[in-house]
Amino acid sequence: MDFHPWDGPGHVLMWKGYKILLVNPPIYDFSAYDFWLKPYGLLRVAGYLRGKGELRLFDYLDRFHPQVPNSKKLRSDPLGRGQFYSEIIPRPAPFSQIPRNYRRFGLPRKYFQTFLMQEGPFDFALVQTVMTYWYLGVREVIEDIRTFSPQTKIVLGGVYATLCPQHAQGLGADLVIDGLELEPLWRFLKIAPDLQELPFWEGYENLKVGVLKLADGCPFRCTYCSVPQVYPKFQGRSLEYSLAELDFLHHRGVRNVVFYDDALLFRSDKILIPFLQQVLKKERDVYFHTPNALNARFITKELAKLMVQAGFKTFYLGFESSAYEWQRRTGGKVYSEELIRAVDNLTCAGADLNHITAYLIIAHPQADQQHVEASMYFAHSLGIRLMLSEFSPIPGTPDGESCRPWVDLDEPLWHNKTVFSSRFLGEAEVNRLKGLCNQLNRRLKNPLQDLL
Ligand code: B12
Ligand code: SF4
Repeated sequence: MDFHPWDGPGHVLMWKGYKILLVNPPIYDFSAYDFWLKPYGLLRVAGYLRGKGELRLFDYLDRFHPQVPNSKKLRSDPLGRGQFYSEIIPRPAPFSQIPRNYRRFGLPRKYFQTFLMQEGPFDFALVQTVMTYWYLGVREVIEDIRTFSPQTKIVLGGVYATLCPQHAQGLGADLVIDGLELEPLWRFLKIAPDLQELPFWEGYENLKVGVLKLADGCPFRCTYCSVPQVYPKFQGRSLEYSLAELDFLHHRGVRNVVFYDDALLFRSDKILIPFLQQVLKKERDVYFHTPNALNARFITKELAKLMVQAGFKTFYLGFESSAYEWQRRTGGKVYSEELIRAVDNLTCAGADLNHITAYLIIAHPQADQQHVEASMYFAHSLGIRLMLSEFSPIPGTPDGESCRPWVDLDEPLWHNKTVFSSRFLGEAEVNRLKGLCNQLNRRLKNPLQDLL
């Protein structure tokens, strides 16, 4: 008889010892770079299953996997970022006009097929999905599991599964977890999770980078972002749990820890500050990074000092535009004077200007109001680095929906940032803006070697 967590109290657990495969698929895209990418959602879910079955991780994007081809030729930087192994592949039909190479990033397909033949069969496969326009990698994984381990039940979860659930259903998985609610997963697996367990980081043989998330959601409502629709409210996670996660990562040898929070600095008196105060009580040679953009508004003198003391090394600030009207209309998350103040507070606290970067959105549908070039010069005048983020139209967001005249939002390949910017601005203009960005970055004092 199977154990069923909903059979009521007093039920005797009959452990079946399921074999559960965890997969982080390859990426199909024009460009991809290991900017501290980890399948954190999958690892958390897998952690809850620790000790309840046999867990095996296959991460196509693990740059430290012993089988990565030509690994010595792939550049890495000292902070844990670097190039993925990749192969040029034919462009999908909708991209035939884009004059760029399309690639498959990650371990070669045959390695997974061999892995399945040698290590399978598995009872379940949990598959991470991230960008909506990366679903071709998810489809490849499903095809291979169906061929080499046909009895495996496949579950998809994560960003693509949540933002495009109907499309994801069409890939042929047995279950699509759409959103944050994991009850359907536990019912499907017939396993009672242990929600106190830490993410399954031991799935990696050689781990260099770890992820933390102190809270879910964001209090802002930016018109180009899906976070408000996916996480209806902002909610902190447990401080004890986050500290235990950090210790676990540190014991596994991780020295670079990144935050995947959408609003790391919001209600910092309740969440980030108590966390950092605890961090400071214990010696841990760890650098913290914020690739998912900080809100400059909340970087006070005191917070900047605490962050630098606690080991924050790189600071990515979500600025997007210096045009007041554009800032206001898209949600008013940050204004130009707040960026000036944040940069000042960070540098006074001892942060290195070369490690402060402003993200600026390009190819946004209201680009005419955004004054991209002026925004670039403005951020550059503060002595910080610039990074352009090409707009990705996301269905269900106001700005994404406004793009229906240009792209077919029901086909997630069209959400690709390279494709949208090329279509909306034209290749020449995108290249001109990228050229200007590189030129401005090179003018900084001691510019960093840019791997991107
Ligand atoms: C971290 C992050 C990044 C990281 C990389 C992350 C990665 N591993 O690839 C960085 C900073 C590099 C990044 C870059 C970009 N990002 Co980003 N990013 C995120 C962020 C914050 C988290 C993604 C994530 O890992 N989620 C998983 C975990 C952390 O979520 P969780 O809540 O703990 O998970 C719960 C459930 O979702 C579920 N779950 C999650 N995973 C799984 C897996 C399984 C199997 C199951 C069962 C359940 C499950 O379980 C949990 C239950 O509590 C999201 C926003 C968000 N909050 O989701 C945007 C987001 C994914 N990014 C987005 C965008 C636009 C971008 C950029 C295009 C921005 C730009 N223009 O440059 C780039 C793209 C880079 C590229 N190469 O193309 C968009 C998505 C766009 C799209 N079309 O898909 C998002 C949704 C933000 C937004 N604007 O709405 N990003
Ligand atoms: S502040 Fe960031 S996470 Fe929050 S809604 Fe705006 S873009 Fe999304």
